[in-house]
Amino acid sequence: MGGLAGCAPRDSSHSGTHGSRNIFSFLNRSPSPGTPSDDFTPDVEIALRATLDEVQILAGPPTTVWRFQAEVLQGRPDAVVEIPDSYLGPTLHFRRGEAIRIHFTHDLDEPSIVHWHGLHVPEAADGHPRFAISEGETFTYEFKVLNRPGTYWYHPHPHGRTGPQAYYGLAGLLIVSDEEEAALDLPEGPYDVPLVIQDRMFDEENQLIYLEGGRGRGGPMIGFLGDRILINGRPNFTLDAATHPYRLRLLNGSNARIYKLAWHDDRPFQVIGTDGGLLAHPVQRPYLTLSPGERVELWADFSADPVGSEIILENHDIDTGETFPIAQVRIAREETTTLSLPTELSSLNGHQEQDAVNWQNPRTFDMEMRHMTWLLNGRTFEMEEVAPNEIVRLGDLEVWEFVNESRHMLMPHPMHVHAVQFQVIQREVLPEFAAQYDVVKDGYVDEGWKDTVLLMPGERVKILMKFEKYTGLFLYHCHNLEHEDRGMMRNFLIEP
Ligand SMILES: [Cu+2]
Repeated sequence: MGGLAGCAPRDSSHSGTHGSRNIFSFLNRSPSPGTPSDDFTPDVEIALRATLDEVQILAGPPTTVWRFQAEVLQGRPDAVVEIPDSYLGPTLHFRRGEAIRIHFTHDLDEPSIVHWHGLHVPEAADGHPRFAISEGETFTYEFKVLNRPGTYWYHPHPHGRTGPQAYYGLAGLLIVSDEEEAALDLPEGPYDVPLVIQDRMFDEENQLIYLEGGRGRGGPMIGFLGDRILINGRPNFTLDAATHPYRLRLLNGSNARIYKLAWHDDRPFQVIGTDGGLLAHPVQRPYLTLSPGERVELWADFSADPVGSEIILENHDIDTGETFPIAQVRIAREETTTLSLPTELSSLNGHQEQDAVNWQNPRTFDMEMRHMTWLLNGRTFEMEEVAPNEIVRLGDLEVWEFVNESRHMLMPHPMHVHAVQFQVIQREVLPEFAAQYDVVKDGYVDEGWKDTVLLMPGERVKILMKFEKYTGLFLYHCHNLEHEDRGMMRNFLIEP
C-alpha cells in the first residue's frame, strides 16, 4: 500500500491502551546496550563525565553548575577541545567515517543519559530515556560518524529532567568535518567560531535560578525564559575579530527561548549551513529565526569593517519586539589575507516528495494541550510504547506533517526528530495567525538538512525523510525542554 499512516498495527495481539502497541519485546534486542562490544574497534575513545562543578560566570561568587568533562583515552588528542571559563562541555571534534566509543560516567544524583543531537546512530547509542543511568554508573556508546560535516551538539535526555539538567550546564558542541569540506577553504582555526546562545537567570549569590520552587520567568507551560543571554557560557560576550571572513556556528542551546537575530546595522546574514551541515549555495537573510536545538552557520565577512568598530548581534523579542544586544564583534586588528565565499558549497542529495511512500497521505501529528499536558496526537510520552501511526519501515521515504492548530493554548513548538536529517518541504499558516507569522518567517532557513523545525502558532509544516541504516525505537519531540519534560515527546519505531 502507498501509505502507512492510519493503517492497523502489524501485530495487533500486542495492542495496549489507546490502541498503542506495547513494544517491550523490542527493547532488549541489542544484546547489552551500554556495554563495549568486542567486534567494535574505535578510532577515537573518550571518557565523558557529568559532574558538579563551580564556574566563575559573573563578578563575585562562582556559580555552581553541572557540567560535562571529557578526555581522550585513545586516538586523536584533538577530538576533545575545552571551552575556557565555561560550564559548557568540551567541544567534540569527529571526522566523518570515524568509529567512536564514549564511556559516559554519571556523577550526579539523578538519572541521566546523553543524546548526540542530529547524529545518525544506532538505537542503543541514541540516548533514549529508557537507557538512563544512575550516579556512579557508566554507559558506553559505540557509533560510526555517518553525518555530513556540520554543527551538532550533545545534551542529556532522561525523561522529565532534560530541562533542568541542560539548564544547569549539561551541554556541549559536536563538530563533524571531512576532507570534502576542508577542500572548500572555509574560515578555520581562529576564524571558525561557535556561538552557543543560552538564556539564564541568576540570584543575588550568582546561583542559577530555574523554574523549581515557582521561581524564574516563563513557567512549565511556556518554558523557562531567562533575563540574561550567555554566549558560550559567558556574559557580555565579545569576539575580538580581525578584518577577515568568519565561519560563525550558531546553536540555540536555550531551553525555550526563540531568537530573532539581526546585526545592529541591518547588514544581511550570509547563511552557509543549517542543522545537518552546509547548504548547496549560500543564502541571504535579513534576520534569523532560531528556535531551541536549531543551528545555523554564517559566513560573516568583517573585511570592510574598520579597526576599532563594533558590530552588534541583537535579538528582537518575537513577542514584545524589544531589542537587546546578545554579542558583539569588536574589530581588533587588520588582516591582509582573505578568503572568498564559495558559490557552490555542497551537494545536498535531497529527496523528491513524490518518491515518498505516503506522499499523497502524509502521517500527521497534531500538537495540542489538554489538562495542562502537552500532547502529540492526543498522547503523552510513555517510555515503551508506540501507537500504530508511529511505526515506520526501514528504507522508506516518508512525509510527516506537524500541525500546530489546536484551539487551546497555541504556542510555538520546535519539533525535533531523532535518527534522521529531514527536508522541510512545505509551510502553511492559518490566515488569522499571519501577522504573528510575518514577524519570524523571513528568518527561517529551510534550504538545507534539518533535524529541528519551528512551528509557530497556526502553522503546519511538512517534512520529508528517509529511515536508513538502523532499526529500533527512536524519539520525536518538542525541543522546548519544558514541553518535552511534560510529555510532548513520543517514540517511533523503525521496523526492518
Ligand atoms: Cu513545544
